Amino acid sequence: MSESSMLKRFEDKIQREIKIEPRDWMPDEYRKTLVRQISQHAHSEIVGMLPEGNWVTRAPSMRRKVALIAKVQDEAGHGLYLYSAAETLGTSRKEMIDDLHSGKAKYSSIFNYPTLSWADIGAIGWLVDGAAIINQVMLCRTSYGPYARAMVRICKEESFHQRQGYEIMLTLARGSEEQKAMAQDALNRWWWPSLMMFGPPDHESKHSAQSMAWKIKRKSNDELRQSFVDATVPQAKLIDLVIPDPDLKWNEDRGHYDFGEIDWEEFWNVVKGNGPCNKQRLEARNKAHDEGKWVREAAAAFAEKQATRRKDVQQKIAS
Ligand code: FAQ
Repeated sequence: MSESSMLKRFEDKIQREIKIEPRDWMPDEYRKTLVRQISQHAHSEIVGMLPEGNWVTRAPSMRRKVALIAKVQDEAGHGLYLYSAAETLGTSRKEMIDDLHSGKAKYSSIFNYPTLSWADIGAIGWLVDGAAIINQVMLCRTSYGPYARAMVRICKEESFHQRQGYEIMLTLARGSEEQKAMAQDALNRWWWPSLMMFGPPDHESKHSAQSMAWKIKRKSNDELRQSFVDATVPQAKLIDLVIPDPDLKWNEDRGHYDFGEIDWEEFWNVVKGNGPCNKQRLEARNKAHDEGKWVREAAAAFAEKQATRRKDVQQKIAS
């Protein structure tokens, strides 16, 4: 079959909402875009364990500690599903991880901010997981089968994460004056970086048009950001916390909240590696990888031993 007929068949599948599967023909650029996005997403889940992991030993009660450990462990699982989905496109996990560790690959800007108080754990669950869900519900319908299927389970777990975060904020907001102030301070620091998670504004988003044509993305960065603001403002009101944006107001004509200008200079600065914790995050990931070398070697040796045994048994059966 000629390349143009294969392209036609691929485009037809996209139009008819038939998922593209690993063995299907796909344009090189489609494959490249998916490897880029899925691996960045996987790296974000893995690096995203670090700011919260920082509070596991300092959680204020056993219940909070158990929930936080479970959440951080879920993020590791999400990373693994996503690396597996990306591997189906022909890129090895080693290559992807090497790119993360060398600083070549991107991961979400949000994880380069520090977790200074316990309320930050509430703010991450409420805002960061809340933003992740809005972006990821759309990805459950993405055109590449393995990515779409991984996202279904991830979204279920993220909604538990969002609720545990909101419940921490609710408890603090109803607590002592100091606790409420701590919750407000966390909201002040995490609000704007959470809006940045959705990526640059549509007119600066270089991948959006093509990704939407291929139905990898179903909604634009700005559309998703607006949905997040609309969903989150009433939640803040309910627990009597103030969103740190003097320009935030309901727009009756649009049926949405208007909000203030995002500091895009800060965003690009963080994306380029100059955020408050970029260096620390990469050092932590590299250290964990180096210290885990003996585990990978032991697992590989064990797998090899098992394979040799299986082969011996098969040979005995055959003879
Ligand atoms: N940070 O043309 P666009 C989570 C880059 S998971 C850093 O608009 P695209 C769970 C972008 O890669 C959070 N870089 O790009 C959790 C591109 O650079 P490149 C992660 C960013 O792909 C919670 C350039 O800017 N979620 O939170 C960011 O069409 C709690 C131009 O941008 C996902 O990855 C950013 N925020 O749209 C875990 C979801 N935004 O590659 C632990 C899947 C943009 O050309 C604790 N990804 N860039 O060098 C997506 O939906 C998309 O990739 C977007 C960006 C929407 C992030």
